[in-house]
Amino acid sequence: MAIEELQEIFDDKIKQEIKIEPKDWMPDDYRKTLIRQISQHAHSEIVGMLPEANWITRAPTLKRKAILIAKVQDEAGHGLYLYAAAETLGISREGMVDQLLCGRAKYSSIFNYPTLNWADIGAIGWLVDGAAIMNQVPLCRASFGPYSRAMIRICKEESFHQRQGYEILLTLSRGSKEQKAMAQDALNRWWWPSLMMFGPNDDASPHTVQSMKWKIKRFTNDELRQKFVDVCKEQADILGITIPDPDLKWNKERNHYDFGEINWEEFRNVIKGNGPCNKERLSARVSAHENGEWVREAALAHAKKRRKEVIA
Ligand code: BYC
Repeated sequence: MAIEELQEIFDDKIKQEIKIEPKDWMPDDYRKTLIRQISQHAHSEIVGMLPEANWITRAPTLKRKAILIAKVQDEAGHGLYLYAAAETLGISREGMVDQLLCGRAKYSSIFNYPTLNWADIGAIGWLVDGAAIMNQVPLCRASFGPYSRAMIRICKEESFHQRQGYEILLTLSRGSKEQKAMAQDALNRWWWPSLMMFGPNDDASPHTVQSMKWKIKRFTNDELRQKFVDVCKEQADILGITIPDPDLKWNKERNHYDFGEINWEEFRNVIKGNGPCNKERLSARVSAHENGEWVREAALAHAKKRRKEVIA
């Protein structure tokens, strides 16, 4: 079939909301964009385990510890679904992991900030998982089948994550004066980095226009960030804590909250590898990979043995 004809079939599927599947013809740039986004997303899930895992041994009760372990395990699962979805596009898992470990691949800026105390675990659940849900629910309708199906499952788990974080902060905010101050301090430190999770403003986002045409993205970075601010303001009021933004005001003409300017210099710096924890996160992943070598070897040897048994 001529390339024009293949392109026409692809365009028609996008128009009619028919999912593109791995064996379908697709434009090279569509494939590249998906590999880029899905692999970055998978890396984010894997690196995203680190700031929270740090608190598993220090969770204040057995119940909180069990919940946090389950949440961190969920993130590992999300990473694996996403690596599997990216593999269907022709990139190998080893290739993606190598890109992460050598520092070439991006992952979400948010995971380069430190978790200083227990309230940060609440703030991560509420804000980071909250931002993740805002961004990922529309991805359940992404045009690429394996990505959209992975996202449906991931979003179900993310909403439990968001609620557990909010509940930690609710408990702190109803506690002693010191506990309420911890909740406020965590919000102060996590608010602006959470807004950065949505990516650059639309006019500075090189990929949004094309990704919207391909129906990979359904909303722009700024649209999702605005929805997030609107939802969080109401939730912060319930907690009785204040969003650290003097410009946050209801705008009745726009029917949205106005909010202050994000520090894009900080965002660019974190992405470049100069955030507070970039080096620590990467070295934790590198040593986990090295220490896990015997597991990969054992799993491979076991798989070979099983294959021989089946053939025999
Ligand atoms: N951090 O043109 P743009 C989670 C990069 S949640 C680092 O707007 P796009 C989790 C972007 O990659 C977090 N880099 O790009 C939650 C691009 O770089 P390249 C992960 C960022 O792709 C709780 C450049 O800036 N979520 O996993 O159209 C616990 C230009 O940006 C960031 C996802 O990955 C950032 N914040 O839009 C555990 C969701 N923002 O590739 C885990 C899926 C932008 O040109 N991804 N960049 O070098 C997306 O929805 C989109 O990729 C984005 C960016 C909205 C993030």
